Amino acid sequence: MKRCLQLAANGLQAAMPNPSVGAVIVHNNVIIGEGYTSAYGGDHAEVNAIHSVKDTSLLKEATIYVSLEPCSHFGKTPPCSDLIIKHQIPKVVVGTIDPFAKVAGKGIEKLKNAGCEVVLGVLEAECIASNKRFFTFHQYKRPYIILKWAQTQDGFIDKIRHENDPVQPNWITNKFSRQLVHKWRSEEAAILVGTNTAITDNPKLNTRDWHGNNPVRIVLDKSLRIPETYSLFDQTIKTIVLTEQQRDNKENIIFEVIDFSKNIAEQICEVLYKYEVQSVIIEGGKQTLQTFIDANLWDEARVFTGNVSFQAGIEAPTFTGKLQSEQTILDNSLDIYTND
Ligand code: AOF
Ligand code: ZN
Repeated sequence: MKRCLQLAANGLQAAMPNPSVGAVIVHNNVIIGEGYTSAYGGDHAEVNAIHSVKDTSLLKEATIYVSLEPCSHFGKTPPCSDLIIKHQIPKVVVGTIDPFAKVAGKGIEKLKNAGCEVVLGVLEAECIASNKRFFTFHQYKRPYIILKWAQTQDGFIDKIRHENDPVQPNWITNKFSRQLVHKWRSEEAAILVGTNTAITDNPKLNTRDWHGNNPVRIVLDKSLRIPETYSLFDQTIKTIVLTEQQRDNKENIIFEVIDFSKNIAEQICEVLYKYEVQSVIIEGGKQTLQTFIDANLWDEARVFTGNVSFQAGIEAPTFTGKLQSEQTILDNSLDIYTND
């Protein structure tokens, strides 16, 4: 199963928003086939593993290990459980059940009904973690939420700025951390910022320093104060504006009305769920990050600490409430990320 997880990691980026799965076929303690999920819409791990076996007559005496329950439904590809049954593989070891409603145990049921021996729950936590976005989305009906910010040595995320100050971010980290952030952006389905960040930084929120997908841009703009000339509205990337104002959509700009007098973190999750956004990286500012922390709607926080001090400014968000066991804080206070 550990080998399945290694294999699955290879397919993660390309398979999105499908989960990436690893499959290993063993005969008499020898691995005779391996595979992982192809790019979105392509073959599943089991198909690739079975096709990699040279002598398919061995399959009748083999065991297949898979990090996720073999599927039972006709999606873009036919059911993997049918293929396993067709090749008469007698034993299937499964990492975890597929939370996707169309599968959700039916794959295992199909295999058992066909006489396969099924072992379930091997390295289950690791298998769930290997597709954390997919699992969070299907189990909690919300995206996987990553908070990201950079703070100074003395705990500030920005200097105090006014809307008519020149639009120029005050950098806390350096070009290497910036590139890492662009890599991170490319790994998520969406990126979100609040109104103040949009107005004071005029950010592009793309992945120009990394080869990878641009996430959908999500911006909060209650009263539509962000100038239409700003980069977020350049229509080059799908952008969803969460606002109180009704507006007609434009090409690549979608307006979604939410009620800013109520819990906005929950409503944002609902909108993102509706658009099937499986993950979001929230890059500020303070108010937006704190809203998600206070609502306890976050899974990971990735915090840079630069080597500069601002003496005064906007204080970094603070973690309120008790940390849940599955929530992680990644402290990127390594020298390489500092501002020199
Ligand atoms: C598997 N093995 O490697 C993966 C599975 O539209 P499709 O046919 O690609 O099906 C997508 C669904 O299949 C996805 O939502 C998830 O439930 C399951 N993914 N299943 O047996 C795999 N990637
Ligand atoms: Zn499948």
